[in-house]
Amino acid sequence: MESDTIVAISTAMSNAGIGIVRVSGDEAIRITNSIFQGCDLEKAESHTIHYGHIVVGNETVDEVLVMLMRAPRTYTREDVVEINCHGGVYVLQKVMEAVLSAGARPAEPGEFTKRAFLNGRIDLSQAESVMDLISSTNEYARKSSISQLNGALSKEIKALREKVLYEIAYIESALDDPEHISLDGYPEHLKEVVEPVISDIQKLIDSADDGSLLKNGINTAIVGKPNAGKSSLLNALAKKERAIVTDIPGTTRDTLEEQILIHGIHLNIIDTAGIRETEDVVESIGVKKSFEMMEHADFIIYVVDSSTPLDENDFAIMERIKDEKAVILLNKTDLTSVVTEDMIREHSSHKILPISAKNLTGLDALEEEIKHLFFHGDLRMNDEVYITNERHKYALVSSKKSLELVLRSIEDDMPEDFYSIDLMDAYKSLGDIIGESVEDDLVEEIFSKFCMGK
Ligand SMILES: Nc1nc2c(ncn2[C@@H]2O[C@H](COP(=O)(O)OP(=O)(O)OP(=O)(O)O)[C@@H](O)[C@H]2O)c(=O)[nH]1
Ligand SMILES: [Mg+2]
Repeated sequence: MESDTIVAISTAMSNAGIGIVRVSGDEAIRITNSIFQGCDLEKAESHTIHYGHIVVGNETVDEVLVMLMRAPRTYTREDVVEINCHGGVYVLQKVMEAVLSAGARPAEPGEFTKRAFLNGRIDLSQAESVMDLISSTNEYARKSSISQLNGALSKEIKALREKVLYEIAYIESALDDPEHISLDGYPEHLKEVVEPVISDIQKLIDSADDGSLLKNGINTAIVGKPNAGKSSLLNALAKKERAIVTDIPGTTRDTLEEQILIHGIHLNIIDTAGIRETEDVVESIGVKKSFEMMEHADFIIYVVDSSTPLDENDFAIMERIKDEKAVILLNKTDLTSVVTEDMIREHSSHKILPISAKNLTGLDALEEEIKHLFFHGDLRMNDEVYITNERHKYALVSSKKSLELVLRSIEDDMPEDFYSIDLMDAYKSLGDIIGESVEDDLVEEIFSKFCMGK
């Protein structure tokens, strides 16, 4: 396939030791050669590195190393030249301008990866994982995206599609040639094929919740009565004095956010105003906000001051969180306690952990509980495929719906050609994930989300 030659600065737009200007396309080598002094790049072998200078007219723009890679063993499967420059933003822009004036055009965001997809080196789900990998901020997000890049998800989707396609082909052939291929007893067989496919798809859909938490972090709200030690807990987890802590109840008026990392999992922690009936206008707005934060949280940490008797406010909070993912921390266990675990257990079935935010005890158990609640105690990530992309989840949900229609048609004794329509829909939806049946505009949409130079 013929393609015009594109260029972009592929490294960060800030001053650094080195920076890379990447060129890809049929003319990549000729164009670079026309502004390069050092050797004749057009005669050079593939996958070699050359020292020289970028020169425009009489002026030397930069001293560079040029990496030359001929198609097809390249990122885009086209000829690719990477010019390793000194990493100043201005220098990089000058080198890029030189390449542009020699005949390339600026790349669109994501265009290099788009070419890798269009040229068949990677499929769509792999292409998407490139951006996820770049933007991953923790170990699990990184592992999940590199495994998707390596084709783990594609492999699973392809296997499911193959099963569906086989049945479509079988039905079509049988309808074409009823004398030789019989459909007697076929509906029962089809049911046995479709049911496990649906359950595999459901597993992938379920993994999307974990996937989204891996990618975006767990939105965690710390709630409790005034003075319970919520801000002290935030500080203990963040390992810094993030929030103001005083012995005056009602210290925290507004919500405060902090990102922390626990065993490679991001928590977006929100400290809230202590919850109580109050006449104070500012404080009551804070209390209202605390309840709003609970609405949006994936996880609620309810802090109880064990040195102060439980009251109506505690019961209200426990009622509010009873169906949420939550944990109860019995704080200030370093003091004489008036609240016991049993007293709380009468009102709540959530896990209760004794801690001291002041002495930093009990926090390990909290971390364990988070892992347990969100990742079933276990984040293996080695062979598991996580769905981290809304588009993939949507496609899985539609394919599942189509397959459920197949089961319904079987129940209702519908004619066989009914099955193939829904099987085909399921096949197409699964294909959307790996880009086998996507419309061009969908491709445009996906790649426009990419950053420059990738
Ligand atoms: N002894 C002891 N004191 C604690 C502990 N945790 C917090 N405190 C104290 O309790 C008081 C209140 O702590 P904060 O962290 O400000 O409580 P809060 O829940 O954020 O309070 P509001 O913002 O008013 O809702 C402070 O004097 C803390 O030093 C603990 O584990 N043990
Ligand atoms: Mg506070």
